[in-house]
Amino acid sequence: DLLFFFEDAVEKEDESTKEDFSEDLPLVLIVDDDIEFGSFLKDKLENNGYQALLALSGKKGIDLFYDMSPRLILLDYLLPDVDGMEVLKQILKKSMREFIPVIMLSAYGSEDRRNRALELGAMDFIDKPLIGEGLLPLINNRMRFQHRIISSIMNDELTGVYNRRFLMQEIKRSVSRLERKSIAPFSIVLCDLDYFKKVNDTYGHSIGDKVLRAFATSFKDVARSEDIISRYGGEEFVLLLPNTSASDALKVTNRWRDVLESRPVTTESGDITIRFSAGVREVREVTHHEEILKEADFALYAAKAQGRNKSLI
Ligand code: GH3
Ligand code: MG
Ligand code: MG
Ligand code: MG
Repeated sequence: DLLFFFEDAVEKEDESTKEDFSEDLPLVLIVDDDIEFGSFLKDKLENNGYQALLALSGKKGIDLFYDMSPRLILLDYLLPDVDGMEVLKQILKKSMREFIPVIMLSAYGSEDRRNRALELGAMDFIDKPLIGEGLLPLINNRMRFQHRIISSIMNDELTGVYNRRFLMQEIKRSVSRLERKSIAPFSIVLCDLDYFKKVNDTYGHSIGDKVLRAFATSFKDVARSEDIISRYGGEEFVLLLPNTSASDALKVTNRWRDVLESRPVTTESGDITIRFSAGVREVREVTHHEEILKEADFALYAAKAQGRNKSLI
């Protein structure tokens, strides 16, 4: 029993270092074996609107990079185990795909090292003695740049909500969280507007677009901050609701229906009440993302068949 208790406590501590980050503050990963310098950077970042994690070895740095998905990496050139160049090589594939800037730091920056790091794909190479006050503006700049790229790639142009690419990434991430920890299930909800073709045919395509925008943005009135809405395609949207059972997901869609009923879209040719059908799939164990969406689609199909304007599990 005692052993069990301790294992539990260790697990809890592990959980807190891995999950207790508020989503609003961007996370910076510092990989540096110099604990004094690393802590100095960590404090500086935390005093300036960031969250920071310090890895004291290359191996730990690589682990944290994969586990924590930082938004920017400060990477020391000389590390005791795997050297900075090797760490850079290992993380570059993913960091370049996800547009995560890597800033290399070196105490002995030679021209040759700088060139090799930049050639490989580091975004910047800075000499440690020169860091002083200049580092923070550089980090802010790289973060803004990264944010602009990510939002242009991850958002749907018409409605401004997340797109399918972002959704897929988040579903995979949510599933892998289930794999790592025993946490509450999440729900995926596939929504499809009812008789939307009629809206286009009756009012025209640009009013149709306006209805899509109104539908997408109205979700925020029933969503919690961690809920995600994405445009899956045409007039289909997918919700990802963390820590949500299927029956709670049904309640969310029904509250959303009430909001939409009370607030029709006004046009010169009359008011349009938006109605939709939805299929809910609760995910409590590791499941392939295509399987999840396929099952939500079955439920959606049933909701359409039963007369529309409803949600089914
Ligand atoms: P159901 O209730 O069975 O879903 O009927 P529906 O008319 O909504 O279904 P259907 O899938 O047949 O029609 C979807 C329509 O959505 C057809 C397409 O023209 C329209 N659509 C898809 N993307 C857009 C878009 O970006 N803008 C506009 N205005 N219409 C779109
Ligand atoms: Mg070092
Ligand atoms: Mg459709
Ligand atoms: Mg439809």
